[in-house]
Parts: sequence; structure tokens; C-alpha cells
Amino acid sequence: MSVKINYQNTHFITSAPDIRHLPEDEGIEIAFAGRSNAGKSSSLNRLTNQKSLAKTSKTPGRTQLINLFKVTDGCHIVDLPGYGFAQVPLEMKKKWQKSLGEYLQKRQCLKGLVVLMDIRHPMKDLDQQLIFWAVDSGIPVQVLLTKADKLKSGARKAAVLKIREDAKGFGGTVQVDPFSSLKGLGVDVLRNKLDEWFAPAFADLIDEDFDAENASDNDGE
Ligand SMILES: Nc1nc2c(ncn2[C@@H]2O[C@H](COP(=O)(O)OP(=O)(O)O)[C@@H](O)[C@H]2O)c(=O)[nH]1
Ligand SMILES: [Mg+2]
Repeated sequence: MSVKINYQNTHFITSAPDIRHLPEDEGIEIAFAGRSNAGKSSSLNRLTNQKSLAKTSKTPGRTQLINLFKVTDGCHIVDLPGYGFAQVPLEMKKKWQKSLGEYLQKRQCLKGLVVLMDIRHPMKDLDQQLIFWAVDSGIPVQVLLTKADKLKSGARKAAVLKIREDAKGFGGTVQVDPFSSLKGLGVDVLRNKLDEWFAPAFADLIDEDFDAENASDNDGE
């Protein structure tokens, strides 16, 4: 039994300066993470069919807050600040990494991590660190290789295969797929993955004739 969630209803709830200030640890949370400029905001906008849900910016490192979005009751998306931004002082970087590690290891409601990487510059140190932390905590990971439209299909396929091979080294559930916000490539893969991760939030409803307002069959109505 699977659920199709309508991501178009996603809306902003709050911004937090750090992980400690996030709302209560309940429901199901999926985090999006990636280096600055990897295409995270664009992917959220594409996922939700909203032009500026997550402000996209050509200036790297501008989104320094953690943004929390509600998809539907009990289902949240957390947009983590981009990392790898050169201008951030080392002390701040270290502090941020520490609290990010804690979040991945301690947040009970975190049920999935989406890691976005530019397909031309994948698996940088902090990308690997994040995946390692998630796998270590039993959290499944979806890697999206963004801006896939920038590569011709042969080079794109080669990159995907190479990174899938690398991903096996983490030992956990790490799925790797190409993605393009520009062309819409991989959006279905992302939606299906989120549907799967959020599905337990609907477990009570599923026995009944499931017809939740915000999680329709997406059949046009
Ligand atoms: N060609 C191409 N450019 C993209 C794509 N996604 C994002 N970009 C561009 O990459 C830059 C950074 O995107 P943004 O979503 O703000 O990245 P963020 O810093 O990770 O949130 C912007 O100039 C986007 O227009 C994509 O799928 N294809
Ligand atoms: Mg952004």
C-alpha cells in the first residue's frame, strides 16, 4: 500500500538559527543538505512546484538558517544551510559541523537525508561526512546528482555509475540518482523516495478508505 503525497501544498513554518531551536522532535522529518550552490533551493522549488518556496540565490552561502517546511500533517522537510562556503570562518564551520553531526545522530524524527551534489563535483569531504553520519545512525540517504543537464548523456551515465560504486563503500542504504531542476529529471525519483519515507505518517489512515485531503492520488483533482 503506497501513499502519493501532494508536495505542492508544502509551506514554510519557521527558521531556526541552529538545530537546538527546531520544533519538537515529532512526526517525520526529511532533511535536505548540500554544499552551497549545489542546487538545493532549486530542487525544493521543483519538488513543490513553487517558484520561490526556498529562495534560490546565485550568491553562494546566503541561506545560513535552518528552514522548516510542512508538507502535510506530521510530515516536515528541513532545509539545512549550505556548507563548503569559503568565506565562513573556521570556528563557525567547526561549530556547525558539530551541531549537524548531533542532529543526524540524535533527532529521532529524522527518517531520511537527501544529499545534493553537483554532478560535476560530487562527494566532497563534508558530503561524505554527512552520509557517514546518516548511515551510522541507520538513516537512509538519497543522493541527488544535481545540474545533470550540464553533462551529455554518456558522461552523465558514467558519473552516476561511478558515484553509485563509491556509495557502496558507506555500507548503508545510499541511493544515487541524477537530478535536474531545470529539466525536471529525477523529480519523480525524489517524490517516490519522500513518499516512501513519509508513508509511516499515514499508517493509521491506510486501513480506512484512505482519502486525506493533502495526500490525494494526484489524479488531477
Ligand atoms: N543548469 C542548471 N542550473 C541549476 C540547476 N539547479 C540549480 N541551478 C543553478 O545553480 C545555482 C545555485 O542554485 P540554488 O538552488 O540556489 O543552490 P543552493 O545554494 O544549493 O540552494 C543557481 O544559479 C541555479 O540557477 C539545474 O538543475 N541545472
Ligand atoms: Mg539555497
